[in-house]
Amino acid sequence: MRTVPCDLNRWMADSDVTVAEQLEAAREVVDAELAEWGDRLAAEHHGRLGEALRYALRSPGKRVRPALVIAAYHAAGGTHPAISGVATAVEIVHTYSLVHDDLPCMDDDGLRRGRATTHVKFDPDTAARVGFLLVPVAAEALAIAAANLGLSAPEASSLAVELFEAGGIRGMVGGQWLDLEAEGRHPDLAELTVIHRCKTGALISAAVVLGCLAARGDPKMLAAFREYGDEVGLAFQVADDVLDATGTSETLGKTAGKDAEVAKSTYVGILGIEGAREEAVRHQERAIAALVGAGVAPASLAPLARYIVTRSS
Ligand code: GRG
Repeated sequence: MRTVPCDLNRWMADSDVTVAEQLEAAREVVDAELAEWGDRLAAEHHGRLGEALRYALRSPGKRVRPALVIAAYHAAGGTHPAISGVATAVEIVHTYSLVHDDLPCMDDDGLRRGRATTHVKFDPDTAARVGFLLVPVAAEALAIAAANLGLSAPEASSLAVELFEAGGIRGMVGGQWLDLEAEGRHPDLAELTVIHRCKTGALISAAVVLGCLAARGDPKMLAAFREYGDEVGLAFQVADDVLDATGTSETLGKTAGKDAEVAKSTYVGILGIEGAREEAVRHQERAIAALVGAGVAPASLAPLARYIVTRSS
C-alpha cells in the first residue's frame, strides 16, 4: 500500500491552522488510503461482500480519530508522512465498530454518516461479515504503516498491542458488552463512566497514544498523552449524548433522539443538558492540563480537544 503524499508537516507546524483544516488534512490522506483498501478488498471478494466492504470503508466520517493520531504524532516530535497509515488503521477499527453497532441485534439503526447503514444497503449477514473481515485489515494496515515509519519489531508490536487492547474486551468490545448488559437498568454516573471509558474512550485514547508511540515519545510524554486521550475520549461521549438530545438527524447524519426513544441511560439523563456540557468541558480542560503539566506543548491537540466538546455533529 503506497503512502499518500501530503504535506502534513506544514499544517501541524503552523500554529494558526484551524481544526477544520486539521480534519480536512486528515480526511484527505486517510480517505485516499481507505479507498485503496476498499478497491483491493472488492477485487479479492467478488460480488456483494466486496461491494459491502468498499461501501463501509468509503463511508464519510468526521475523521476525528485520524486527526488525533496525526496531531499527537507531530506534538510528540514525529515528522514522517507514513503516520497516515496508522491513522487509517485506527479509522478501520472505528469503521467496523460502527457497522456492527448499527446491526439489528445491536442498536438497529438505518442511518449513519448521512447514508444507509451497511446492513440496510446490503443485508445483516453481509454487514456482520464486513465487520469481522475488517479486523485483520486494520492489523495489516497498522503493520504496513509501522514498516513505512521505520519502526523496529518491538516498537511496531507496542502499537499493535495498544490498538487491539483498546478494540478488545478491555476496551471497545467490552464496553459494548457492558452497554448492552445495562439496557433496561439505570446505571449511575460511575457505571456509565466505566461503560463509556471502554466503549468510546479506549479507541480515542489509543489514537493519541499510537501517535506518541510512533514518534518514539518517552515514558513521561506517553503518560501525559494517555491522560489527554482518556479525558478527550470521555469528553467525546458526553458531547455525543448532548448532540443526541439536541441535534437533528440531518445535522448528525445519524438518527437523533435515539437515547430518549429507547430510554437509555446517558450523561444528559443524569446531569441534564447544561450539566453534561459542563462535564464535557471539565474533561477537555483536564486533557489539556495533562499535557501542559508534563511540559508538553499541546500544539494542535488543544484546539482538537475544544472541538470535541463544541462540535455540532
Ligand atoms: C466487530 C469485533 C467487532 C466489534 C464491534 C459494536 C462494537 C463492537 C462496539 C461499539 C463501539 C461504538 C460504536 C461506540 C460508539 C462510539 C461513537 C460515539 C461513535 C461516533 O463517532 P464519530 O462521531 O462518528 O466520530 P463519525 O461518523 O464522524 O466517524
